[in-house]
Amino acid sequence: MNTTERTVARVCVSQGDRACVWMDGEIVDALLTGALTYAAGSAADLPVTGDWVAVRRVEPSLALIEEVLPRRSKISRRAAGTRAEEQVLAANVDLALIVCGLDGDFNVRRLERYLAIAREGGAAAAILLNKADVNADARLAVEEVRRTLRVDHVVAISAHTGQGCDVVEAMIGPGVTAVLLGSSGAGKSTLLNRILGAATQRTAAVRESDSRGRHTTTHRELMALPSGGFLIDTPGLREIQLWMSEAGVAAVFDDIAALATQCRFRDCTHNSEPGCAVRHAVDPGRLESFHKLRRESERLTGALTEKQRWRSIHKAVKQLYKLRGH
Ligand SMILES: Nc1nc2c(ncn2[C@@H]2O[C@H](COP(=O)(O)OP(=O)(O)OP(=O)(O)O)[C@@H](O)[C@H]2O)c(=O)[nH]1
Ligand SMILES: [Mg+2]
Ligand SMILES: [Zn+2]
Repeated sequence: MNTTERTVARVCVSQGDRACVWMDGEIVDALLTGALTYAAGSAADLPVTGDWVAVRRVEPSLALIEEVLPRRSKISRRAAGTRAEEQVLAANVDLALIVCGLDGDFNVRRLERYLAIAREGGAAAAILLNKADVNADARLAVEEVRRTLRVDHVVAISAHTGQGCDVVEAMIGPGVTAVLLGSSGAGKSTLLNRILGAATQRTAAVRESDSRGRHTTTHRELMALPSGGFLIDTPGLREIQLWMSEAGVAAVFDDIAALATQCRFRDCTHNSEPGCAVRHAVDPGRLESFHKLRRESERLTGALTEKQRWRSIHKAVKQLYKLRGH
């Protein structure tokens, strides 16, 4: 084996300065080179699950990651906390499988938010309403989601009984990469185990009182399916703040954008202006959520501008010191 040959691998799990990658048909431990870490402008530039990376095998079971190849798509959120940082949850994803339990977890507005981050990242999306075995009104829920979110791919499934799981499997054909997104306890890992045909991922019962999960999955992990597709399991997130421009929000709410062209005022905010074409035509919950997500993206733009301003001040000060010969 030529140990210096550079090849391409795919990241399964990434943790700080180390990762596990698929290369030459096996899973190999990998370390990030200092140069890669140094060159990264932010955490979002470092390898994440789903990334294609350029590697060199340095030992039979150890590789070095030298470069992250350009991402075809990505699922990002604003990192938890107050900093304006992007966190890439998964890269090179074709399909976001947004999972929601048909128990106390069911929440159309949360689905809308996940849908927004999937679309912004360039991935197609399907909504899986899981635990259909414990909800007699699953069909109604499917209709409600389809109508309010205007998504075609909404499926009632049961990871327990297998209902609808064949439809999901068919979506993840050879070469397709899908990611499971959704709250803790929605049943993401249970579904993955069913599709894999093996109890690979740990699962845990939800709290009875409110169907909340116990944050059982702790890593984002890419798994190869027997079908030749790939599926990424993710931990349920406590918050999913947007990493999205206002234009991105407008694109997600394209129904509102289309109606807005008929509002009397060009800068209509669809709140209380006369001659508004949106307010009476759009579901109030959807309009409210549009306003909320737009405000969130405005706050993000504000925070980023501020960050940029401080960066340029720091840069100017550094240059000044240089000029003075410090
Ligand atoms: N009744 C029913 N229970 C399910 C179904 N799918 C999953 N569950 C149960 O829901 C609980 C949570 O499932 P998990 O697969 O651990 O949920 P998760 O989305 O992976 O949660 P995190 O890893 O914490 O993000 C477990 O007790 C599962 O057995 C289903 O289709 N029907
Ligand atoms: Mg899980
Ligand atoms: Zn309007």
